[in-house]
Amino acid sequence: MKRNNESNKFPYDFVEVEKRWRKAWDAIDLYRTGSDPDKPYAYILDFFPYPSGAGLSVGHCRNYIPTCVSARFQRMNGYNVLHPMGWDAFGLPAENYAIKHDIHPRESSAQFCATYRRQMQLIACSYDWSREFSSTDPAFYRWTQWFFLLLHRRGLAYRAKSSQWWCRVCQTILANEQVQNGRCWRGHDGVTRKELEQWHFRITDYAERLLADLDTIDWPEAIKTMQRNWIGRSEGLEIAFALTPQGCNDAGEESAISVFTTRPDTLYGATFLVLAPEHPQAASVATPERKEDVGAYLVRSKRLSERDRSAGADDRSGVFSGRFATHPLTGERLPVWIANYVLPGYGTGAIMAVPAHDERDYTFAAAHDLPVVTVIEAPDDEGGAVHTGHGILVNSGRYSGVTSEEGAKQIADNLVGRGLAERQVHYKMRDWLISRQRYWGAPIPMVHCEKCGAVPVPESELPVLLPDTPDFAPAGDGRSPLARLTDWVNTECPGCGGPAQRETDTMDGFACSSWYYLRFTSPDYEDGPFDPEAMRRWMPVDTYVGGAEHAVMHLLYARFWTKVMYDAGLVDFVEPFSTLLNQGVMHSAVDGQRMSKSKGNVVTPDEVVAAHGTDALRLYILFLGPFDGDAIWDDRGIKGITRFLDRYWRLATRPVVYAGQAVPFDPAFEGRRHQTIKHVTADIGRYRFNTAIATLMSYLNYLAEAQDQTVDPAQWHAALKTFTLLLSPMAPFMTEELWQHVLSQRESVHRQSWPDYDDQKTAEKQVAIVVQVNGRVRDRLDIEAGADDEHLRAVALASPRIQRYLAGKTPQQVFVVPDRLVNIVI
Ligand code: ANZ
Ligand code: ZN
Repeated sequence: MKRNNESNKFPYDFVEVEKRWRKAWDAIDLYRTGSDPDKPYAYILDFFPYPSGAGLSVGHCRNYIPTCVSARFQRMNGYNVLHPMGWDAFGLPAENYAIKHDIHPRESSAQFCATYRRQMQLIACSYDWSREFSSTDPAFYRWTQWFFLLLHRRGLAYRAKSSQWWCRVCQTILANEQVQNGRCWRGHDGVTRKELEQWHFRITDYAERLLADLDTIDWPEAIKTMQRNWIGRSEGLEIAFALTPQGCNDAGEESAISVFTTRPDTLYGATFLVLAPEHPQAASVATPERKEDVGAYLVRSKRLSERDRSAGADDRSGVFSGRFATHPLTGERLPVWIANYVLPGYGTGAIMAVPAHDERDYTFAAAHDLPVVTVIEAPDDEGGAVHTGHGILVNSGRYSGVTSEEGAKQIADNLVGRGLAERQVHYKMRDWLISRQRYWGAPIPMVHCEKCGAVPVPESELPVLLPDTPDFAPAGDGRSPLARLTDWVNTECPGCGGPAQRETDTMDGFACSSWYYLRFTSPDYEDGPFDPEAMRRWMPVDTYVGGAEHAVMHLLYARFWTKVMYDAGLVDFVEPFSTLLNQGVMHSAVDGQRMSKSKGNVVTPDEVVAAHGTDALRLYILFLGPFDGDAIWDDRGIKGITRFLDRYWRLATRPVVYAGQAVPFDPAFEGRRHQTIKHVTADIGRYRFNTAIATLMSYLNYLAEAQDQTVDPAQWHAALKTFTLLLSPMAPFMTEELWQHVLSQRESVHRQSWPDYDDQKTAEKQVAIVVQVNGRVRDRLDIEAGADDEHLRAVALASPRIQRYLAGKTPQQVFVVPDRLVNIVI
């Protein structure tokens, strides 16, 4: 075949082409969930989005475009694919927007969802929209309420009064997971404590299983570690320290203080005890002479913001109670203190302080001139720092000379044997507080009766509809706005028929997202939350994709609900999401910051599609860097992608001039085709879209050169078809246009089988490429010989080992020596 020098005879008009195919695909319902019983099933799911008024940015596209490519790829690989979308639409963004703009949250949330849907359709996400639902649909939250009752029936939902996090901006109570460093999860500062009667889910009953089953799922190690730390399992000892009696009026007082320690080996180094100010014995333990000072300290602690306390800003303050406790092994008298650095919610709320081997104890001892006794010898001289590690015991009576690990066992055996201590496992995790004093949520389906207490609403009366009222703004009195709707509140007790009041709090939105993935399997099912048969077909979710920020909220809650469902015989699996992937964060090239509306650096898919088309946007997002690495959006970069699409279009549409004589079959040309299929298949399968595109770019170069030589027309046609199929999940429009109108195929390219390759024919020579970071060898990769620079760079940057060295940083420079070496400079 000979090159024809005529210029672009068929210009590509993406506006017209995209419009035409959108319509055609709608007409054939292209993305309908497969239901062929002879095919395997794949469930590919995005995190349940929480639509906000700002709409989608190109940052969000880093979630939705890769999963779409994966879904298209799996369909072509012969799977029935479930790839649905819906809305986590209860909650504050819609409600706050509604208050500000004086509309109803029902309207604001419908608006937000419509914008998200329009944008997702714009970027050609291949969702089966027939399964769309919103968590605010009564047909959905009916079952959220049903799950509440299930948890209640199983003793896993209870009401308790406790001091809880309160966000003054959100005007609601928040769960522990939703507060970090004094900020609520919506980013508001100044979260404080409030005493309120609240509904909780007993997630702590599942702590052990939530921990153990992490080993069975394919999730990023970082997320597993965050969950492990959040659950915070500690094996230790609860040791009773007898209080020395004070005078003769000791009757009725607790005569011992129980402390929790994970380091019984340090017992001989304990020089004082410390109680949290909230400890029930904190006030009573004080001697008459110290009562006043202790009382003043307790009042002061209450006022102190929780943030300062947990951040360690108040680690030196404390007060002596005047009392002493007896060391269980030495009989020594240890002073009992009360101090803020001991937290109320953990262990027993009291500790034995070992200043020689614990940093915070040391800081406190130094501030109050308390004795420091070294009981572990550091393996090598660490020069003065507090030695918190292990070593050989000293100053420890008959335990001196053994290792601290061994000493811990012996001391524990001794104390447990004499009834002075008990082995205990403590968890940092707390029960999940689910009451919210806000309007825009699913009402908690309970009724309060003076005679019967808290009574569940009968299942037949679900859903408890959220009453429609214009009066939905919080009044600032800490009560739910629903409490003002007395007609709705006053009801009949389902137990005794007497007068009763409805629960007026609504459920945390995370209740909805704890089970929505099951609803997608059978969104119209009415006899239960989901059709058991559909559940068995699709669940667990094969690939679950979303941002890493949900590590300890949604992802922990959903695991918990799944285990409850398993225990109730509703599902036959214990983990909802087999494989979890986190996409990287999108930064802006303008200010280097994370793209977000509040920073004013957002680029929308709408503007990019208007300027360059959907295919270009999709390819650019995929090509920006490794899927799970952070990336920088730079408008200028998209040029390279549009040039690639242009060249592909020209190559495929260029009229062919035949040389006139028969051309022999070229095995090398065929080999390159197989090799390309092999690489792109492996890369898309592993979410390495950037290297898949790099492979196609180098194949395009190869084809452009080959066009100058003589190629068998049948081989040429096969190569173009292969190229088009491989690119089709990523650039659905141009490939469809070429497939049907240039390559003259009848059926949609998106209904084709993924091309096969024959390993024998790839005839690849592999070379070992050394990858360096700042000149040091960090990885070796086997790559096909002759790969171009672009490809080598992409493959090197995508290597998990190299990514660890990069730690999210963007390389300054990347040097490539073909077939030999890539050096990355950071
Ligand atoms: C003595 C000791 C000696 C401790 C030593 C540590 C090191 P993890 O591992 O996180 O579970 N602790 C116990 N309850 C506490 C509370 N309510 N507030 C603050 N600190 C508390 O931590 C367990 C350790 O944290 C316990 O072991 C206790 O200090 C402290 F060289 O006891 B240790
Ligand atoms: Zn009653």
